[in-house]
Amino acid sequence: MPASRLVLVLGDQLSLANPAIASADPGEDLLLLAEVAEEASYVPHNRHKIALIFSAMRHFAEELRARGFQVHYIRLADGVPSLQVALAQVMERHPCATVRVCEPGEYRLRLAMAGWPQALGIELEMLEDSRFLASHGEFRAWAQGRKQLRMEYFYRDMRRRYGVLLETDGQPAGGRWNYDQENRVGWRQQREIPQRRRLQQSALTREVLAEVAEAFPSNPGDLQQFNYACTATEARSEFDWFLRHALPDFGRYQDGLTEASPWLFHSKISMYLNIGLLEPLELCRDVEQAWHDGHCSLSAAEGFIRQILGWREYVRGVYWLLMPDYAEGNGLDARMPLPAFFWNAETDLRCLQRAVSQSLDLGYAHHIQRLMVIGNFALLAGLDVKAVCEWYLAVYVDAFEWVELPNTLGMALHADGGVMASKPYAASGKYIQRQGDHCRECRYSPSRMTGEGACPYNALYWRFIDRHLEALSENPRMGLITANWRKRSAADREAIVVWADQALQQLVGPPG
Ligand code: FAD
Ligand code: DLZ
Repeated sequence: MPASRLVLVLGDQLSLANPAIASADPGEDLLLLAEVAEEASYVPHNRHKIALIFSAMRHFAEELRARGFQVHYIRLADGVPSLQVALAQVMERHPCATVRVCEPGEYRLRLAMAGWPQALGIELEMLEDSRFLASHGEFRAWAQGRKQLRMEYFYRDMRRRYGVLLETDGQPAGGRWNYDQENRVGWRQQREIPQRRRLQQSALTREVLAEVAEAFPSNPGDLQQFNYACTATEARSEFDWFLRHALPDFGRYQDGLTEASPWLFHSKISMYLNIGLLEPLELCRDVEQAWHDGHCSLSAAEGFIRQILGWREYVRGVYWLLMPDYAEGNGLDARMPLPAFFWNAETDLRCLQRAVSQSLDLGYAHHIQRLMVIGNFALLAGLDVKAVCEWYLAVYVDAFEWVELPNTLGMALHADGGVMASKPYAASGKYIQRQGDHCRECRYSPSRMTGEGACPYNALYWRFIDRHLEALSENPRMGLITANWRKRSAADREAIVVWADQALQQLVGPPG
């Protein structure tokens, strides 16, 4: 039967709530899912990410067929280079005038799609992605006329709008909007960390793993350790595991760093949310219910909900509001090439070694590893903004530019002139020591500033302050720090900066 419309389903839109699918007519429309070289290679994606997406796409195609949809599926081995070519090939066999798609999550692809009507001679119907809780228009309206786009105020509006963690009079549950102060406890083995489950791999997933290993031999990712859910049902079961075993301790140790586990009490669900296997509001409601049922504290529930209803929606809003200029930001003029250890984890700085190797091997690091270990190093060292952003986009299983870019360029590197954060997330080795147990295993000491064995984060922190002293002095939140630096003698300051340069040189090796 000739299809009246072709519906393109992207690899991160694997949800029945995808508006292009929800509005499709199973009897009339043809759904297309395509594994293509361009999407799989625009950065050297972690192999876990490619395997997760391909396996989830194949499982989802089966589910769609079982629900009565006509589905055309292109595998990577079919050798189709791009989504545009995939459409062209399918339309040769199934001529149709209209292609419908839910808007893509990355500006790059949106731009490419703008050329499709002419290149393919079709009408392209692009639907807004209704799987997010704030539409583009709503975020724009919220941002309109504000001098600063503070997440906290956006988050409060979202709580009010969706009626999450509210008293009957509209005030926040427990009398406060935010329990962040209680969620910063350092990790000192206070609890037993729950063991993550080993997930069963379907035949489809095993097949994908073998194909990905062969097709992407040099990409990061140890596929022996692949342990991601590839269907909505499995992802839901992973979330249920989190609710039962980790949520009660999620808030308190959210900022903890440990040798003992890559995940600590984190949910490990961002990748499922981002590709459509889980729905954000449902998770927030379940966590709120867990609090009502006495299963977790209000601070744990609020801490988790803030990440999803607040941060996740907010960064997406910022991205689409400010692209494409946003990607060009380099407010601190950071241009140092990325050191080789970002790709091989060969560094003797323990916290960094652990965070980078885990990121490469598993495609996962929790927020504080991304922000205060790796991101902090990149910020202090002045690593090139584009190179760092590309690394984050490549390495993490959950990385899509709409969420990766504001977090990396804005939050971690402070390259957006302060849109995302009112001050740089810069910290010395003392912070890393306070938050966890890496320093005990490290050859560097966080209590020393200079000299052999001193933690490089310390001197690099002050070198960063020194480099940006003028600009930082104008920031009221940095006043105390910049004044402290100015109080030091010129000789002291010079000794620290010289040592920082030397320590950095040792860490990153000679320029490549
Ligand atoms: P949890 O700590 O359990 O948090 C629960 C959920 O909240 C996450 O699954 C995620 O969906 C959401 N969330 C938490 N923090 C953020 C945030 N800052 N922005 C958006 N959503 C958030 N997240 C991505 O999904 N993709 C990325 O590419 C990405 N890149 C990042 C880069 C940097 C430099 C930083 C600092 C953060 C980045 N984050 C990114 C946000 C965050 O680190 C991850 O969402 C989180 O670590 C995922 O692990 P989890 O599911 O165990 O999260
Ligand atoms: C990330 C990714 C990868 C690795 N491969 C594919 C693919 O082969 N086909 C596809 O439709 N989508 C893939 N994706 C996800 C897309 O890159 C994603 O839809 C865009 O980056 C927009 O967010």
